[in-house]
Amino acid sequence: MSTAPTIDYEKIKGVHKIPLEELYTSGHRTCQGCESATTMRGFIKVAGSRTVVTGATGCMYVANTSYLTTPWIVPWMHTQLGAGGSSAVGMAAGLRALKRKGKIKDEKINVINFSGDLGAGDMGIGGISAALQSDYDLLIIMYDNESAANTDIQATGLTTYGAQTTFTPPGTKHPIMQRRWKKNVAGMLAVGHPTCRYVATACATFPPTDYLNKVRKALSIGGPTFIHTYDPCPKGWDYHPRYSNELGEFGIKSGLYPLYEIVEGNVIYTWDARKTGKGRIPVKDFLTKQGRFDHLKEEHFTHIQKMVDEMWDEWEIPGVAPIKGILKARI
Ligand SMILES: Cc1ncc(C[n+]2csc(CCOP(=O)(O)OP(=O)(O)O)c2C)c(N)n1
Ligand code: SF4
Repeated sequence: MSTAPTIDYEKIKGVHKIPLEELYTSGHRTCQGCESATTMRGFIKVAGSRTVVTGATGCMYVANTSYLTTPWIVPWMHTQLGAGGSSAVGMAAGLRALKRKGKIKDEKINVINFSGDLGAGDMGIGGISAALQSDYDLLIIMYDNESAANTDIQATGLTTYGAQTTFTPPGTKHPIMQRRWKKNVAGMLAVGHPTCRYVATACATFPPTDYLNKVRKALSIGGPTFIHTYDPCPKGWDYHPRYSNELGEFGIKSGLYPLYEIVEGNVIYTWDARKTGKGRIPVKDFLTKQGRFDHLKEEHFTHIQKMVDEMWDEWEIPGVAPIKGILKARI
């Protein structure tokens, strides 16, 4: 099990308590309104400066490392597309060895990898599985903009059903080319790695501070941990950049993107429409705000709504695993 001392991070209670210090700052070239950039900025703000970061190839690498510029104030390493898990293990192992040999002070240093939905959820899932089976203190954040955004919006295993991408253009014979249901990476990893003590889903800005506190919780629980974030992408989803935060909120409120954390085997919903008076908003209200769904017809909205209703009514973790009851995994 983990040998590093645990840091008891203080919970952030309210937006005015968010740390002011910026460790992901100017010098990047992400699109205006890029929610993935907000995800980066948020995790490093709350993790603090005693953190090393590894990032897999994707928008968050390419747009963040134009020649001789970088927004990262902390040590940061680029790793291959799909190598997020193994790079995090390598960093954590290196730090452990340096501490054991007395070459650096024995203090907690956070190791965080970020990889996109293609890099983490498709190509790199094997390495992330291996990392979650390790005994190192590391956190993997899969930032999910629902496409291979960096290479011009190709569909991935996490693209929402029905979306237009450069791999899934609608045509007259097949109005819907993206016919796979979104891959349930967080649930798959939680169910498959019972000794992993913390797995969560999050959205950078909704509900306020929820994502930031999940990062803090993962780091203070320690061991290998995993967070999946839903990141609206103005370029790939085709909407005005000013609506990124609102779209994230609509995605959660429609029930398409369930928010939960699994702490030592217990599922906790962190935004549950079943507990609000209004319930879930119609999925159509979320989809019609994005150009990538412009080709959908009423029957398609009806189908997607039916799938989402089923996922909340029939499955224990929405859209994750058809299991009723609480997961009982324990370390
Ligand atoms: C092995 C390999 N195949 C293909 C590429 C080309 N490539 C660079 S970034 C990228 C897309 C990455 O998508 P994702 O992980 O979802 O991150 P995003 O670009 O959306 O931020 C691709 C296909 C590569 N760098 N390496
Ligand atoms: S394409 Fe999307 S993910 Fe990439 S920098 Fe632009 S908004 Fe961000």
